[in-house]
Amino acid sequence: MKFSERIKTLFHRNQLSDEVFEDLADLLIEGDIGASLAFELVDELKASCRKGGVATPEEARKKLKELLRPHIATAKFDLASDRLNVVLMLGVNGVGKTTTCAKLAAWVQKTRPGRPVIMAAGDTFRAAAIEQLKIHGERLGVRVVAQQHGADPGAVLWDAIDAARTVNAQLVIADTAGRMHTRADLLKELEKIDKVVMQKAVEVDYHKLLVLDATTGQNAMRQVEIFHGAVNVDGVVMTKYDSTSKGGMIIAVSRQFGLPTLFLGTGEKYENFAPFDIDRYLDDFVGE
Ligand SMILES: Nc1nc2c(ncn2[C@@H]2O[C@H](COP(=O)(O)OP(=O)(O)OP(=O)(O)O)[C@@H](O)[C@H]2O)c(=O)[nH]1
Ligand SMILES: [Mg+2]
Repeated sequence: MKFSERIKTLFHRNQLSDEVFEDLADLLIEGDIGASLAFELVDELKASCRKGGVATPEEARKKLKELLRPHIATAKFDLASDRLNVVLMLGVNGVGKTTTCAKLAAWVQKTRPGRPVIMAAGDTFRAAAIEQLKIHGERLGVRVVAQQHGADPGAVLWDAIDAARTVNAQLVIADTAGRMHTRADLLKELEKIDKVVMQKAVEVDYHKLLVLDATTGQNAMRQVEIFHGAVNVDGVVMTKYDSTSKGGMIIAVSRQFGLPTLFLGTGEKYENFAPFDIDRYLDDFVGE
């Protein structure tokens, strides 16, 4: 059953009894918003109901939406139009980084046609990663700057930025490795890539996106801690949002790290990708 359906069912079960509130707290925790916020919200909702004004299940759901809203950081993903933009796609292995690079390229081609987009094959660790990005590049008509397997990702990015300048591209999207021999290696490499872009940052608008798999649950919080701690990301892309019945992690990430979710991935196709819309999200989570 969809998460919002479960919330609806819960509110309709009984006349907003204590038991309903307790079950609501459990359900919100199960939905990944985090335990402390779940209890806080349920207390607030209960108080509103006691005060009057919130009597019906519909009113309670509406109130819950209102209570959730301030806990969700939002930001518009904006590309500078007067300079080159660089997007670094970060995240652990398998979350959907490479797919998201291609989806973002397709989205920019569609919403900001004109100056070219370039992709950089910054995952030089996994043998098949470069080929995977090249296939996307061919499908999309996007040039992929790559070096050989095992090359220094910083050097790939350096090349890609130079190539982008030559053709007056609007954007370089850099794929990165999600796995290295050790986590320390991974972080060291990311910090190095970060430095390379920073060196060129005088004329570059730099965006760091952390890709999270919406089905991972609380483990994703740990991923944010590690990546955000290492390179200070700007926001999150939540992938596989199609295959989860809950999406409370968006709220948990926002609350704990102040990070906005910028895009949602909702399938494997290029078009299954859209900027985060808080109203749609709340309708999805709590029900329309
Ligand atoms: N259902 C669904 N599947 C997705 C989504 N995004 C990516 N995938 C799938 O997830 C799998 C992994 O995607 P990749 O893009 O290769 O992930 P990655 O993070 O680059 O993986 P590594 O390079 O191994 O670290 C692929 O089968 C994708 O098709 C999404 O939004 N929804
Ligand atoms: Mg990849």
